Amino acid sequence: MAQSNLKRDILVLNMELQLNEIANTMFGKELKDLGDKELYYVILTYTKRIMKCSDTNDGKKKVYYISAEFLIGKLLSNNLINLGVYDQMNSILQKYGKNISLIEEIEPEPSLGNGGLGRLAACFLDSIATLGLPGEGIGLNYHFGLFKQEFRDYLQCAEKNEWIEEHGWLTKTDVTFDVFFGKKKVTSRLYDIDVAGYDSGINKLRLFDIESVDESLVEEGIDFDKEAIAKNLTLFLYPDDSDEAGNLLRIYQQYFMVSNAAQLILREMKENKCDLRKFNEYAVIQINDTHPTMVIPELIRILVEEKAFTIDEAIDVVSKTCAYTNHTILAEALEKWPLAYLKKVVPQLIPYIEALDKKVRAKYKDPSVQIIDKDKRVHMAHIDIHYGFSVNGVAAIHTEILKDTELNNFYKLYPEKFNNKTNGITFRRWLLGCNRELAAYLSELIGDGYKKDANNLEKLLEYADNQKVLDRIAEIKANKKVELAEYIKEKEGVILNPDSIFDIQVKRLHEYKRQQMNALYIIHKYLEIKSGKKPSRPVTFIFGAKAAPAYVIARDIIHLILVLQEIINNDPDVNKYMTVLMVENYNVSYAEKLIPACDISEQISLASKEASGTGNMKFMLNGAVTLGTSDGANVEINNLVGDENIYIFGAKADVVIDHYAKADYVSKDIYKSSKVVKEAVDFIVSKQCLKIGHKENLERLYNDILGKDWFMALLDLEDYIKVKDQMLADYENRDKWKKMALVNIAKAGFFSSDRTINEYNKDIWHLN
Ligand code: 26Q
Repeated sequence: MAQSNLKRDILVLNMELQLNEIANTMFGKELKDLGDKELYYVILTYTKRIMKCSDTNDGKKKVYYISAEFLIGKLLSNNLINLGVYDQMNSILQKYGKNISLIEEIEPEPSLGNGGLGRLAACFLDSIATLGLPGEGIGLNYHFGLFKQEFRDYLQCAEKNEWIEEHGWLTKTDVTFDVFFGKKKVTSRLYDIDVAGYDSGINKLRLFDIESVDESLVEEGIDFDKEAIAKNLTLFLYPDDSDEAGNLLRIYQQYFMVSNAAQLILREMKENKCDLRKFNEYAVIQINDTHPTMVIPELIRILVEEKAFTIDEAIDVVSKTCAYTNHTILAEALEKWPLAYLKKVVPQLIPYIEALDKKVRAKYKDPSVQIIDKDKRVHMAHIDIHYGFSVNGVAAIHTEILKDTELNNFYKLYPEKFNNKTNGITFRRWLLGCNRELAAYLSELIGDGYKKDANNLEKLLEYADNQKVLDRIAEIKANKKVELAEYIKEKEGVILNPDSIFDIQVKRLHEYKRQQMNALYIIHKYLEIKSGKKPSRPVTFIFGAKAAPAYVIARDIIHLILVLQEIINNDPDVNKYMTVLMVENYNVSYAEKLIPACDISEQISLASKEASGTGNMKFMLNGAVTLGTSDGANVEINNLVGDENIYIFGAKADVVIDHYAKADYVSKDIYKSSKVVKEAVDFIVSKQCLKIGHKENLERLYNDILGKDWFMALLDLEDYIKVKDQMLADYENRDKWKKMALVNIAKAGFFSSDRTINEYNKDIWHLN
């Protein structure tokens, strides 16, 4: 839907005048006299103004995407691109001698998510808006979001991450609701962020805050009084659930989120005079993992207590409205809240949760599908599956594993509910925004069509043997590597060699993602170089990852990588051939700089454990080649590009699942039988490492790998070394590599989140 809105057109036509006028009102200055920070506020104000008079994407039925995380990243450039005014803005700024990339740097990044699930929600909003669908995101307005990561003494420290300023993307609304935790009442306030579709209308992200929030509660780092609910509820996104107070707080947050969501939806229905008996004809609620699951009993409760529904009527209509997305098969990540905790926080929901449980028990005897288990824990996913109409996984292999193993007992009950929706990414941010040079070159070659219909990228295949095209794409990659090296020199004080191979693993830190296996490869390479075996070209190993503060082994892995960085980068025998860098405070903005500069995309999770991954898609789209296991969306990347354009290694999912079933994996056996593995693992507690690092952390990690290695890093290490070495050798066959890069870009169209959202709409949401 192209916009033909007069007021908006005038604003755009008079951009320079408008900017000057805003500069005058805000700062009493002319545009040319503004500093970068002032300029940022002026452009922000102008952009919000355009969005305010753009059309909104409306319709009879709306999707409410409820999520505890929306990892939206910085919005300025993204909005300018989607509104179609980036180039015009850029030339005006240039005229005044200003640099748009410096202005971009000023925007604080909202870190309202941990990783994949939160970033997916943000990509989905972009695609919902771009496709002109009626829908909105509903979540929480965390004041500090996820912590800011700092490294001190080779250890991760957590600091608070401020992002809310007086002038920003948030718009304070006059919508407030009462939310009850038992008899305790708090008041919420709604803040909106406009989401601009690409060449389309506007949707909204609706973030709820608590009126009585008190930022001064935060003491050292990210410590605060966890009991003071009315003051702390929206301060942080909690990445871990290590203690009772933290767990309770998460339940408070979740209920606060869904109570507000339910009230907002009902308020809209009332405004539109909708018949609540036909709730599902006006609304579909997508439950993003189990964090918003309480919306089901909460809606049922409201319909029964305030709208004169019988419980069966309420259950019926709510079940036709709610759909659930599963993002993990990791048992420890599936939420099971003790009934006692729920009783403490939301006693009013207990009779409804018990009623839902009772109905299930009456129908099914199998204990594995019950909602409240024998230990009185409430399985949130089970509520979603019994009382929602759709259950989807996020990549083909993930959905198959859910159906065949993890949720097999449910699949047997409700085969019609299960469906797959392979994840996607928005190409506006992950190509047009982060790699303008590549995007412009693609437009030159194949036209602009790919920006709205990503399948058009396949047209690039016509150039697969065109030397000029291959060279130009490689040249763009080389430019991005130089730009990244400059940024990193400034930011981290580390010098990178842009002629080296950039091997990048960026994602949350988790044992199943196996950053420790990558670290063991690095040790292996280091030892090889020390023994005289020099690689033909230097390699730069880059990591970026935050570990949940209470996740001890994850923090130990960061420690190991930082220790390796210190040893290797300062060893004159070695640092000509390899460099290691763990960037500080990896976030969306950092990803936008790293991904375009990557040669080797590390996607090395233990097969069956990474539901999908979305970083893999971003790297591919920017011409990196994947080094990965047969896991998550890697499998689909492999099918698309063919075996000759990807490097796959390691045990397959069925073998891994079998090891877990038989409990027959013993990491020490591999350690004992492989010299290469033993040498790498032993280095963790070598004199060299202990001289720099901490005994406690390094020994704990070493013992964990030898005594447990729950995610089987040693199982795949030898194959990983072999395939990675092959990859490094193949990089020297420059033409072969350049062609692989081109094929990866050309085949990335399938991973546009526009495709994913179209599928959600066609199969689940049915928006008009
Ligand atoms: C739960 C309870 C208590 C505390 C924290 C949590 C919690 C928080 C965040 C559990 C899970 C998450 C986030 C999960 C996540 O990001 N999953 C990723 O989702 C992506 C989008 O579908 C997939 O691509 C990734 O494979 C998956 O790991």
